[in-house]
Amino acid sequence: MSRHFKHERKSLARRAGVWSARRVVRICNLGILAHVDAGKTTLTERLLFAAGVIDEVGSVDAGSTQTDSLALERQRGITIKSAVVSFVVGDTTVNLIDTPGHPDFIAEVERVLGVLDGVVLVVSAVEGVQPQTRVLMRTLQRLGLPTLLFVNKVDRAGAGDERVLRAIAERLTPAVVAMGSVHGLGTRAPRFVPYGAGDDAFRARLADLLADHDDALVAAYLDDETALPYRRLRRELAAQTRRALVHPVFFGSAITGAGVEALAAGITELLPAAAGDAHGPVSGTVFKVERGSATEKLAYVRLFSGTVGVRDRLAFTGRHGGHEGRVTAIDVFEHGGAVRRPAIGAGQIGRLRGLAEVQIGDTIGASPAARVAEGQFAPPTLETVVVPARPADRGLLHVALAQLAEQDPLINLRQDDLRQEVSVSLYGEVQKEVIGATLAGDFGLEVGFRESTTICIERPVGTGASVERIATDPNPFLATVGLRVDPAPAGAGVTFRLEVELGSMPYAFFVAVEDTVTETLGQGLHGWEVTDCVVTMTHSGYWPRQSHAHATFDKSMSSTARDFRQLTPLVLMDALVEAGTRVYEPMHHFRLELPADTFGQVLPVLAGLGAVPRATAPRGSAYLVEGEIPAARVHQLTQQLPGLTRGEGVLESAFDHYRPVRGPVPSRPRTDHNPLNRKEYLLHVLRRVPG
Ligand SMILES: Nc1nc2c(ncn2[C@@H]2O[C@H](COP(=O)(O)OP(=O)(O)OP(=O)(O)O)[C@@H](O)[C@H]2O)c(=O)[nH]1
Ligand SMILES: [Mg+2]
Repeated sequence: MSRHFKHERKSLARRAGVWSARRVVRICNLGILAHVDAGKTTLTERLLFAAGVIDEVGSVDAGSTQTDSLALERQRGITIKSAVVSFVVGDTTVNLIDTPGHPDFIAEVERVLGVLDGVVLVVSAVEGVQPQTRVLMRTLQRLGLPTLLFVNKVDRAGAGDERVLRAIAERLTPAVVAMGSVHGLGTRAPRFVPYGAGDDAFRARLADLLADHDDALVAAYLDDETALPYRRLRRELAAQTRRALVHPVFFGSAITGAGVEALAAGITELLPAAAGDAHGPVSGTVFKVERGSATEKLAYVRLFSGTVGVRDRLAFTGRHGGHEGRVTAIDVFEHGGAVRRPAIGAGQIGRLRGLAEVQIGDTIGASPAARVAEGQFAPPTLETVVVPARPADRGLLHVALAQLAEQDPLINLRQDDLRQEVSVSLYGEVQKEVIGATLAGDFGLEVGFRESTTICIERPVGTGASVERIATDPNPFLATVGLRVDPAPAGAGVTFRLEVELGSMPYAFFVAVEDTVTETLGQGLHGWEVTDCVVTMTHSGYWPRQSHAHATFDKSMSSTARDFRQLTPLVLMDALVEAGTRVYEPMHHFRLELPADTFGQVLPVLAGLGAVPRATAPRGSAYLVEGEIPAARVHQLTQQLPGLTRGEGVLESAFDHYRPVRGPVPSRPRTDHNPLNRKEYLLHVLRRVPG
């Protein structure tokens, strides 16, 4: 790097406010996560108010909060898209990302996970630990994300403190400690009183909890319990929270503001700050894409390393390949609004303009240092055909849906050219309504939806292998490809391996085979995606570009990547036919609370829907039923429940696993990329080729 360039980088980093000899600014990129309606958006509002960013606390129900800013969010009082706001506590700038809790919008949460330094997981003091809370906590633990818990709504009648803390310890993680106590639980004026150095019981609980992961602490503790200074315990609590080993629990009310200042102090004391070298190579992740206008894209980026300035050319890569673009403007989030900046540096979140080809989930910069959190949650299990009210709008519909899919790739457009239909993947019926309303509001498109159908998967049953050799009938391609398919454990996904020497062929041919294998597995023997298998390349062969015999280049005698792309699906489908596949349907785990006297009526309905109750337990005058139910039937149960339970039944469900389909095996309409058809086509062609 030239000295001049180095100097320029340094001053850019200075302008970005991330590098200064005197002032070190801590940044914490914080996610607020919870089950739907736990109070994330209201808590966000309260934190902004406590930090002096807003003068009045907005309300979700009046549609006046900072983060629920979309018209649809305000109408419905529910968060649909994640939103960024920023505030300062002490020496820390907190970039807070408010996320949606409804399981239909889990993709929004997934995109955000990879850019966070810490999380506040909100639990309602009334409803307690809910299914989505468990799904989220499991994921946070898997990713090792430092997490504080906030038990919200302590002002509401029926709120619990000890009860909820016990439920958290039993159902989320035992490594928790309450950071204070609630006075006036269930009243309009509750107070959260943090424990301090003088609380012996708290000190003992802290020492107990922290000693699990710190031998030095155990030794000191065993020596003399009273010898452990409180400050040492607090320091160790922060250290272990930052390593996601323990989870401090705060209590409060986002509506009254109780406990919110203690939580804000906890965020700076206990959660880690963003780390990263502003002078290093540029590396970042795009976690949200918005459209400023029809033509302009706004990319929300978290930088892990390096500095990005206005007019920089950036390289970004994702599932759509690699692209480049020039940054035309940068906004950062500050005091409740967005502010123009000449640059952002490592650790910061910025909104970049000018990257026309950028898509959500893209990695910025050449360095692979950015953390990517993909595939943390189950993929959508439903799909539906979108039908324009006016047939003439078909073209516009496709453009509009493609734009939505840029912001949420899990919408996963599927175009069926044969039937001239387009379908989208879904998490649930609410997402369907939101897509409908967005198409109407943003594109002036009236659409209808067909009834949702389940997205199944296929897994190979046994092992299958096939090989086609070069210049050997009936293989018409200048390529040798041998593939073997073996089943892999559930959840393993697809692995591609080589049993041939990497040097046996030009690398590009291997890439062509691997890419085509991935694409071909998109539609198995029954039309569903094939997963949980290992595909091994057992044979390879090609004819080099320059024929030795003729010493001249003869195109018809030289293998190309195209030969491998065309041959691979035929070989793979042959191997798959030999292996055989079984179709699996998605199953939800459900938790149903209902009046005890309606239990007898509900049970046969559950059976009729293919649900399997696993555990039932009385709960006061109510009954609690847990079990599994096909994802395809959840909606029906939701609709029938009010009638069966006088409107008192509460159903919660979340995807759990795949189960072999019982009864007739559903197959999915094939699209034009279908290799089975290609094979038929090929045979058809071969029959006409003489010799
Ligand atoms: N009594 C009481 N009500 C609360 C409290 N916090 C939130 N609420 C109410 O609970 C409802 C949901 O609050 P939100 O802030 O929208 O919850 P959310 O978690 O952001 O919801 P989603 O983003 O849709 O998942 C609203 O009616 C709030 O007014 C609280 O501490 N006490
Ligand atoms: Mg919300």
